[in-house]
Amino acid sequence: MSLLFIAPDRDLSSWENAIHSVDPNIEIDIWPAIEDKSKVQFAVCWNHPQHLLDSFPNLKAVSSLGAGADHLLSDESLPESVDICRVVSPSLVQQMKEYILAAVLNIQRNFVHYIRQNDQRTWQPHDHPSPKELQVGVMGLGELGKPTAKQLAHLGYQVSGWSRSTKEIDGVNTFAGPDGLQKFLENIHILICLLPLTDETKDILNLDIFKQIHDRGWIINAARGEHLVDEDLIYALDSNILQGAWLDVFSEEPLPNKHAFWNRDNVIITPHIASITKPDEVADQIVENYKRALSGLELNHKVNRELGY
Ligand code: NDP
Ligand code: OXD
Repeated sequence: MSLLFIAPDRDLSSWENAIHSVDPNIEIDIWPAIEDKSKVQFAVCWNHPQHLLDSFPNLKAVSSLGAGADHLLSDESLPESVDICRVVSPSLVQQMKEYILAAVLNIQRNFVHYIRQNDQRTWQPHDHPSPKELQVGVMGLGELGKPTAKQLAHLGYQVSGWSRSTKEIDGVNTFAGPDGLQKFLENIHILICLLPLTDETKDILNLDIFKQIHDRGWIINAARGEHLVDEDLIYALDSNILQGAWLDVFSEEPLPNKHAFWNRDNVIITPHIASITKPDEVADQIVENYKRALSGLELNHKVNRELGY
């Protein structure tokens, strides 16, 4: 039996080492060099080629190499019998909290403008709101969204959160489901997306939503590019409906050279680095799930195929 890694364009040697430092006896295959397809019982994937996973006759489970599992769920060839799991780790949470806080502070304290002003040698102070004057809304209150919302509330921002099921979070005004969306959006100055990509959440960052938040607000998207309707964002920025956008994820990555988001003062682009899975920090949970899959036990951090996350 073997554990297979499929992650095109990535150097997987650090993953192989991390798995072997947890258990040196695990046989590892790295796609496309596979000795015997029938030996593969567990796969760890990131952006795997579609219609590949159904060619392993004894595959029991697949883990995402990251927190999101949308790339696995969108593969219609993945047999129903194969369970899906993902990684969840304190490091992913910490990195996401840092990323969102950095973005919120940069927006609140106008650093986004000062950095541009440097290029023009412009000495021009701008007023800035205090945290308690700023309404920040977090879409998605899961492993990443909930601690992010709590941190912002702890720092004095007015925080609201939106999820599928009802939540109670200290210091955070929570809303749930489609019925709670409109109320949640009211008066938000900075809208943060930390939702999984599902049929319900695709294209959720659209013009209708932008019009419902505070005039000239900001959006921060660190979830998936497909949450955002690109042309609606450009329109909202050019019509002054939004003041700016801070984006870490894109429908096409790397963001193509000629994409309209580049070279705009009001769009901050980072190359999908908000929260990066580090092999040493998740190798033990991947090994644990590998062993669980072999023994027919329920996987940890299992993805609900029906809900899509
Ligand atoms: P979780 O599955 O832990 O949380 C998802 C949250 O979204 C839950 O609160 C869930 O509600 C809510 N949700 C799901 N569907 C809906 C819906 N239709 N309406 C309202 N709320 C909904 O995910 P994580 O927090 O671990 O990760 C979120 C996403 O962040 C990942 O899927 C990935 O795409 C992205 N990500 C990006 C990274 C980056 O570097 N840019 C790094 C890591 C992750 P409920 O609580 O009720 O279930
Ligand atoms: C993830 C990501 O889902 O990096 O882990 O986007």
